[in-house]
Amino acid sequence: MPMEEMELKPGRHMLYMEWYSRDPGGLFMKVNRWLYSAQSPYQRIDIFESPFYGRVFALDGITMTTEIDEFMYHEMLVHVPMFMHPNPKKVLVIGGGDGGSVREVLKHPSVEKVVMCEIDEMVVRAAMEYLPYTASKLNDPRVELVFEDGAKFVRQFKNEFDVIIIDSTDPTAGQGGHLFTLEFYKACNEALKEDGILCAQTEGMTYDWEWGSTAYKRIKANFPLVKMYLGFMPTYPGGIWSYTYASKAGLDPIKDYNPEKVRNFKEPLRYYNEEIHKAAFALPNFVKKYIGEE
Ligand code: AAT
Repeated sequence: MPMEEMELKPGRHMLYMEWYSRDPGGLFMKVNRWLYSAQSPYQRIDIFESPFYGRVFALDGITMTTEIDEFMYHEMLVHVPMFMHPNPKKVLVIGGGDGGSVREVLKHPSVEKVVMCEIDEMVVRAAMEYLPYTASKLNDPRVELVFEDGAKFVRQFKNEFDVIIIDSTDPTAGQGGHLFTLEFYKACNEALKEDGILCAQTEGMTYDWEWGSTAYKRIKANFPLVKMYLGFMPTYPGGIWSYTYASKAGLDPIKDYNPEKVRNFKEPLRYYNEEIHKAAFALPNFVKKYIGEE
């Protein structure tokens, strides 16, 4: 009998568990079959198939993507900055080795080049083999893959990119910490053109709000206009995820937003739309307090 057809009763299947930071509890998923496990020079990589969640990709036991909700994360991380930029041609994605962010960037017809700087080549190779939809655009001729620490890589550029997207692991995981420092955000600012826009995943505001708050404040110290926004992300701790938007030219994500561009967009979007763009910047009081914007 094919594995997919077997009935998986509780207690009679393999289980995957992610412990949230500070170990208060976590997430568990049934495992149908394991597809890939490896130890890279940077982290442990696992990909497995789960009922309902589809293919799940984890690094050091922390869920990076599942097939049911990766679109929510990647669309929110990518389309908010991409629609805010008047004409994004050259984009840098830092991290994001599964390819989901690059796939979303390339939906924008103005894009001529995307550089993806991912520290771990083994993540990219595994994604190309086992996560074909997420990685579907990594072979596009407009994509240049670089395997290096993003914090080092970005330092060589001045006035180069229209948009920089930081799709990084958590600051305490693997090499992710390099992508949360004040110096890194400063280097990103310098690598952007005058009207450049940066967007970073800045963690959940339930369990890891200190990380999010620190990242927000560090980005704010480097850009004239910085706003945090939120999106749903069922398989990330807390279910609500934060992103931080920053504009070098002071473009406000609400006042300077042009919904016409979204209305005329030809590519399919499953999460992001005009209403979501505006609503995402409304922050709950506890989040405002955490980031010092009461
Ligand atoms: N789009 C998938 C979501 C991710 S993956 C983050 C990627 O960042 C990983 O592939 C990791 O190898 C890469 N990475 C980590 N540190 C660096 C670095 N210094 N330079 C370049 N790439 C790096 C993130 C999900 C986060 C949320 C989980 N709770």
